[in-house]
This record gives sequence, C-alpha cells and structure tokens, in this order.
Amino acid sequence: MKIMRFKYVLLFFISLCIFTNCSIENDVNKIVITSDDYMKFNTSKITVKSGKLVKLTLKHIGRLDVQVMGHNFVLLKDKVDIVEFANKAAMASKNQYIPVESNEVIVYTDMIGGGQETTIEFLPPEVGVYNFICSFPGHYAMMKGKFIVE
Ligand SMILES: [Cu+2]
Repeated sequence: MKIMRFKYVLLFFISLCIFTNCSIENDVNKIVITSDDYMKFNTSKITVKSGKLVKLTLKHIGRLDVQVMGHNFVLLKDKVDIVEFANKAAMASKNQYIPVESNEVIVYTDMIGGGQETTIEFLPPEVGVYNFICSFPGHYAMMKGKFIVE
C-alpha cells in the first residue's frame, strides 16, 4: 500500500515536471517590442532561433487610444507584398485590421492602445527572413521590420 502511494507521488512529480518544464523556458525565444505614440516600433530587426517557441510581447508605451494610435504586430508570410497587404488590412477595421480569412499572415497580435500590452506564442516559420508590420491604416510605412529565423 505504501509503495503504491509512493508510486503515485512519484508519478505526480514526474508529470508536474513535464507540464511545467522550466528547462524549456530557457529554450524560448523571448521577444519584447515596444511601440509608441510616434508610430514607431523600438526595433526593425528581430532574430529568433529556429524550432524554438517564440513568446512575443508587444507593449504600447504611448498614451493614445487604440482608435487613434492602435498598434499590432503582424508577421507576414514569405513573398507577401507589404503595400498590397496593408491596403487590404486598412479596410478590415472590424477585424482588428487583419483581412478576414487572410492566408498571408503567419501570426498576429491584438491591436492595442496606449498603456496596453499583448503576448502571443508561436513556433517560428522555417529559416528565412520575413517582414513584420503594424497593420493599423498608414502605419506600415514606418512600422515595419525584418523577422529573421536562423
Ligand atoms: Cu501602429
């Protein structure tokens, strides 16, 4: 009986170890980007390691409302034209400026306003260089950069 209980306790700790694996935490690509009231990201280049989960946080360190100065992070698939995509996105106001049923996007965050932040987790696409933009109307001209998977 005691041995049985010991087994369950052991099993419990093993599964705890698997589900909350802290060593995996070191294996995560942790990215924090800030955006502001001046229509800017703080970086135009993000580099991540292939095969490792990306945990990306977008912060809006400005004060303006999401309706006026909303920002998001949109990672575009290879060979997607930024201008063409952004023009379509600009019309998708009801869908957080992401074209409905778009197959041009790898991943995107919520649209946020001043003082807010949002986090997404995803597995990076295959090794290569991708474009990221903010899809709020008109922002892509200044808010864009390269997302490099190596
Ligand atoms: Cu923006």
